[in-house]
Amino acid sequence: MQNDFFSTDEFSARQKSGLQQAINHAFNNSPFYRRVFEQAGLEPADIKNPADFSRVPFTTKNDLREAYPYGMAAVPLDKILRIHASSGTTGKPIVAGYTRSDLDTWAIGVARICEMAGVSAKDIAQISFGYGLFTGGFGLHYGLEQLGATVVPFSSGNTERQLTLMQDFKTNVLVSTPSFAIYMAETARELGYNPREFGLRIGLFGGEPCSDALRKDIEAQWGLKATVNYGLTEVVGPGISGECLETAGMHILEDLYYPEVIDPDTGELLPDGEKGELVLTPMFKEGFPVLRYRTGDITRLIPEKCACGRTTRRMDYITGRSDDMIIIKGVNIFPSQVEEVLAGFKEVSPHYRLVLKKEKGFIKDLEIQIELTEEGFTDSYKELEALDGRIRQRLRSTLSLAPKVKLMEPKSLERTTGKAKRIVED
Ligand code: DLL
Repeated sequence: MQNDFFSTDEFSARQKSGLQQAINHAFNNSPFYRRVFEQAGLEPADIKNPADFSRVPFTTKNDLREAYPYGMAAVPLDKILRIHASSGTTGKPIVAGYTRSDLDTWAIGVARICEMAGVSAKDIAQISFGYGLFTGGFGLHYGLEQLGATVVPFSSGNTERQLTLMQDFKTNVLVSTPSFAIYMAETARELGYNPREFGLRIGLFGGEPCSDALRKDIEAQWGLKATVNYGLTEVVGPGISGECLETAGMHILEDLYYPEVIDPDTGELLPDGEKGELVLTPMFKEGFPVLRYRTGDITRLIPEKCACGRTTRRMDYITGRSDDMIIIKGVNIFPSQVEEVLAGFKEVSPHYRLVLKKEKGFIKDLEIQIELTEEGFTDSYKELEALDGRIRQRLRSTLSLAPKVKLMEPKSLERTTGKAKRIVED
């Protein structure tokens, strides 16, 4: 679409007025940002152009967690049409609320991302992201409808039925996490199908990192062109950046989302090309605006122009996180959430480990090894099984994912003298 081809001057002008609008809206309507500005001794008039913008303090996941549930709202709640949420570092999720204008901007942005990836109004797209508080299902749904594609809103799970309907409905675009795409191909083969005969043309994958090996494997198994797109709930959801058919980094919708990359330790702004933590500012968000949000995602802005001719800058693939968040099957998990659950059981000690079972560069499964206390340990299999069941049930409801649980004998997990090593790869 036209905005992806703006000249540098056009982008600068848009960003200048977009940032001004974001700052004025936050200052005038969000009690949270009014406080932030006052504490920093800043007024909106102090920020005249993007170069001054780095004077605005960062917003962190912790700020949003403390604002639970509606503390980030900058409009009366009756103007909020939809709520989404993603996992916070502890029990309370991070909440995002959208006005009608926010939903429209979001849908148009996602439509641009889909079009960049080669999807058109002629395509039939099956969405295998969860529909619910997660932004993946609804986000891609309204974006694809905006583009005019035919949407099959399957949601996640029920793989065999997904495969049947994919064939019956002649689906040619698959929308999912990369790990689910490979799982579906494996299931198809187990059921005796050849995935290459399904006729899938394009994959729109996101919500978690996709290694090169995994991308190649998905493409080989399905015979499709795999594209990757990126986003996060705190800023909007999916539809912040995505690949064009050059598949050489993800074009950021720079007229809607202002990107910066900082040194995660010092907060210092880094030039294009240097790797650091991505900071994003949605410029036209009304409902729950955020300024300079520290995404935790490690990447760089690619300085070179893309061969496709689009002028939006690209961000490189996410190579890590500045915090300890892990993503399993598209679900974001923090060790602190696990810790909080375990603290509620007197039978378990504070010693636990998250064992990541990796395959082809992605996390296929999570096992949580939990050490019992001397008092909690028993020879009774029945009692241990009951405890295991209770812990699993609490973990499942807190994490929105069912990890494997392994109860360990007292003092069996390795102790460290320094920082506890909670996450290990198998
Ligand atoms: O995962 C939004 C989304 C849904 C994006 C569907 C794309 C497709 P959250 O649940 O808030 O939102 O998780 C956001 O997921 O900060 C990244 O760490 C990670 N992430 C998302 N997309 C990618 C990607 C959605 N393409 C967090 N590559 C982000 C690597 C990704 N990591």
